[in-house]
Amino acid sequence: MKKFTTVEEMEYDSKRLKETACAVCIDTWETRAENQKNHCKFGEGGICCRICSMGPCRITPKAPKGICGADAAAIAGRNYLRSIVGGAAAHSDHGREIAYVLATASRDGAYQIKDEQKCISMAKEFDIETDGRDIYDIAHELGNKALLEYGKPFGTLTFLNRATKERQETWARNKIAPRSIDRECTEAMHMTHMGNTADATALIRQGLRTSLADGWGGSMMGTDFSDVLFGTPKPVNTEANLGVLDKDKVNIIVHGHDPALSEMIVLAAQMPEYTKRAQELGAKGINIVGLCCTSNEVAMRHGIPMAGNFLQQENAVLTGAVELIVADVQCIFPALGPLSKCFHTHFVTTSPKAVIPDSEFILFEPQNALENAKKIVSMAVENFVNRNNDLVFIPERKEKATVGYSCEAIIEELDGVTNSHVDLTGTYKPLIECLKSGVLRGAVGIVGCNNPRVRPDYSHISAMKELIKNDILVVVTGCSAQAAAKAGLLDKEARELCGDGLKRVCELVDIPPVLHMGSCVDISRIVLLASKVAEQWGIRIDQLPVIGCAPEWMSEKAVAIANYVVSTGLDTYLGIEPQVNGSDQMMQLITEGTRDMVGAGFVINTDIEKLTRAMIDGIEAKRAALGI
Ligand code: SF4
Ligand code: MSK
Repeated sequence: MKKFTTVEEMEYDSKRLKETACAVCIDTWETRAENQKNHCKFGEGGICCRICSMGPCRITPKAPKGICGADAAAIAGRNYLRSIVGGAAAHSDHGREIAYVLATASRDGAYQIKDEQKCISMAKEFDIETDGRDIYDIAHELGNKALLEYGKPFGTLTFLNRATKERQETWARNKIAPRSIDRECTEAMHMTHMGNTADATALIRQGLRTSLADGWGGSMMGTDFSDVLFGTPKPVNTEANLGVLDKDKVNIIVHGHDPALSEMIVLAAQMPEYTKRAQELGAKGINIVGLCCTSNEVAMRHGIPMAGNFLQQENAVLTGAVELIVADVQCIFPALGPLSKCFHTHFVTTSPKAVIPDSEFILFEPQNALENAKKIVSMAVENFVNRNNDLVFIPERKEKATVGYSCEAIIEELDGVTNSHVDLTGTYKPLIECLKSGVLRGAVGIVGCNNPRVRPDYSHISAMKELIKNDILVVVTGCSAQAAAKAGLLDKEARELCGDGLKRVCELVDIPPVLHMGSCVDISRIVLLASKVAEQWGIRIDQLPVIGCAPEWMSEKAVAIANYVVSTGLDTYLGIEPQVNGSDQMMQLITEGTRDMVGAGFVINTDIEKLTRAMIDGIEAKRAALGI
């Protein structure tokens, strides 16, 4: 039986790297989290308002209202909506950047069209003429039309047509169908300005609408246009954990989210002149690895190894073996600035949206993409000679992983096992049959970050192991995907941890029991998968034995995601409490109130064993309601 990496072993490696941190006199998230403990109760409960300068106002039993009269529900509701806006804006702006790249892609430029078929089928969704036209003309019109989705004055988002008819009607009936992406973000900010909405239900409603603008708008564009430009992911083998760093090579880490940067760095690093130069300087070559969601992007398209997830970013630099870490946007610790200064590591930032002290800023734009990528790779190579070998310690642990199960890839894998007497080509019917028969009890999308509030990675890994043991298929994205990868759960050998039913399905289809579907924006793949399954099954999406889970989430993006997953009709299980518990009304609305509108809500429990039990029970309850 395979020996899977345990959380204890990961913690052991982390502890060893903290010794290096001590040696170079730098703090890490562990020490800073310790310094921050006993978090402010008003902040935790969402009942501190600093929306106007009459405040800040804090709600207590003695002072149940702010100076303007806003109560706990109004204050917590406004804060909550603002976090959804923060998340939706970040994801959607990522999608916008990719749409710009698409609108300027060219046959002889740095960015080209890799998936022509997807480009054409998306163009048709936008009513773009495709017959007899050059693919780049189609792509440019598609990019331009997509950019208009951010600010179109009338109608609703085009991608809503991808949802089931029932969902579209639900969204229309509840007046939460998003109009344009920027409009929903702006309107939410307007609503939460001093002296506007104080009704918690209205705030929640706008939260659902804004989150849908992300999940069925900006994020979906980020996913699909990345596929068009860089290729739709197919299963590919890779490795994960810090052991993927190579002490004999020039190590470059790509960090952040936008594949427009990482794709160019990968391309530049493959140019023979840089390998030659690395060898002249005594290295055996160049080793590119990924961190956070960028890691998912390059792993699923190129098999680039995954160094780790969010809370592993400092550990990667602490190995002392990283010549350069380059980042674009989101989830980048400012701590990397001073930390990299303790080593020879270049810390390069590239986006005006993520300017970080103590980094070297190199503006990265479509028109200078390859040129600047080459510059960055060259900086890394020339830096190899500056490595202080006394500080180098790379933990050896790594695991094999198969990544890149896009919806298209899942369908292709299912087609491979379809009974030839029945034409099920291009459908999820085999999956539906497995769910109906009970061979598979259900499916859970486990997503999101890690968070020092809980034992990092433990919640992800323990929940996944328990679910697959209970014949529940798990799909993963974001930092959850890397937690799974580090623990060996994306390896096909993880089938031995499954219940008999799931094991049989995985063997038949030749897949691991935990399927890697991509980065944070790729949760759009999960909602599309669930929608198609519901449609082909002929039931409502909220009836499916399918749920979402974010056991260790931390970012505003996660709040937006959780809300669009709920709005899509999937119950979402959270291992970290949203910051609204200072208002009973808000807690009731996010756990129960949304069920009246969209048929789903949050289930919250900070005890991962109890949360996992609740997920299994939730899936079984859905099955019972369907009579299966
Ligand atoms: Fe206080 Fe109202 Fe101003 Fe908020 S908006 S700070 S509750 S006065
Ligand atoms: S990177 S949002 S820590 S999943 Fe997408 Fe990871 Fe969460 Fe960032």
